[in-house]
Amino acid sequence: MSGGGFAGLTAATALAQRGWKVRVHERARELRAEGAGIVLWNNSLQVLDAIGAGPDLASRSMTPPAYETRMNNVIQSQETLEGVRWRTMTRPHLHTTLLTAARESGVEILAGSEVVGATADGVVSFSTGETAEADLVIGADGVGSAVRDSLSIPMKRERSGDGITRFLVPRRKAELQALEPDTEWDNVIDFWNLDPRVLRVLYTPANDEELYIALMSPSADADGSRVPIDLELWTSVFPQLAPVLEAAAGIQGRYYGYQTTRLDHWTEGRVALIGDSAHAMCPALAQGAGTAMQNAYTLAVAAEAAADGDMAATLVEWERLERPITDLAQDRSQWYADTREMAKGNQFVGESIQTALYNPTDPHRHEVHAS
Ligand code: FAD
Ligand code: 5PR
Repeated sequence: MSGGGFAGLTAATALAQRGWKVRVHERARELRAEGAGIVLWNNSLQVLDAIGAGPDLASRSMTPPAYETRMNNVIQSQETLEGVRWRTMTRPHLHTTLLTAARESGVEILAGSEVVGATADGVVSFSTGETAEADLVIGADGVGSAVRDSLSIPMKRERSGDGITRFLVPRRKAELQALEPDTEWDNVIDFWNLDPRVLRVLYTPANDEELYIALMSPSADADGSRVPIDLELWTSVFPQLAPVLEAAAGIQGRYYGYQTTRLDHWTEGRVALIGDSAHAMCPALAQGAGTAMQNAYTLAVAAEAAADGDMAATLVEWERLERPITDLAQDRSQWYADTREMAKGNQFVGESIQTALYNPTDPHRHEVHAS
């Protein structure tokens, strides 16, 4: 396994639980999650339950009462998402939860171990010059995947004009309530401003103490995309968020441009790619990590069945079955990024909620039901 992020740790755990001997090579010297907060939906929450990590995750995450969308501070919708499982949390909490599950399942994790490539017949090479051989090699090494690049799989990269800077800050709920008493500050609130200037704050409570805020602006807007943030600019547009914007201004931050990457194929012989190495996507539907964990889990289940058969053919079949729902999440998220249609609210309907509702642990999920 190359990469100890959300995809790699999920696949490693699910494989170890099926009797595989799994070794994860993580380039970073420290095992920890970068970034701020995250939203997970039914598809990945089912996977966390299936690997036994559900209670640990639930201990420090929440389901806000509604997903609210505002345009120029006018409420467009408050979606209560009845019947849809979703939770918000910090990235460090999700990462620690997965790390614990991996270790408890007997996964060996090597930090400070960089993979430089792999071959279709399962030979992995490392930056130290050493090599290792495996029945199954998984490239879970993110959007800059060395495993993917070493296999020369044709890839298309689509960049968007917008991007985002993310922060974890204290909730400061009492101060926010004092500024705007009628607001439900436990909601996710997507504050859009399109006119006269495109600036957006996605406000996401992650637990009782921590708040995830994502500040979006076009990359062409130098002041909007500056880090540390231009506090005067942001508070002038979102005065009711002043206490938490002040906290964000004290953090360096990093601006991420939205991008989508699409591969010709996700597998090559004994090598499978999962997560951002196979399908990085815009964050609109909050499904990058969700689909990463979903594909990690379904890969482990498929590989178990292949243990003494033809691994290459098993992987091809896995991609055939699992790829369409991820393609849909990518296309839909890219469309939202291009059109900014999310600003209109009522976004989690139809195709936009399909990935969230998917259950990768249901053995009958690919059956076609005659009605
Ligand atoms: P990564 O998290 O990138 O992990 C890859 C790992 O591999 C890293 O630990 C890295 O150090 C390691 N690595 C890299 N190269 C090597 C190498 N050569 N050798 C060994 N190890 C290596 N998704 C959601 O589901 N919900 C959200 O709310 C959400 N919000 C987002 C907001 C923003 C602004 C962005 C940019 C993304 C968001 N995502 C979200 C997407 C999500 O962050 C990613 O899809 C997810 O982190 C992908 O996981 P991964 O394990 O594939 O890759
Ligand atoms: N949803 C989430 C998110 O983190 C972002 C977006 C949507 C949970 C950005 O970070 O559209 O940019 C988005």
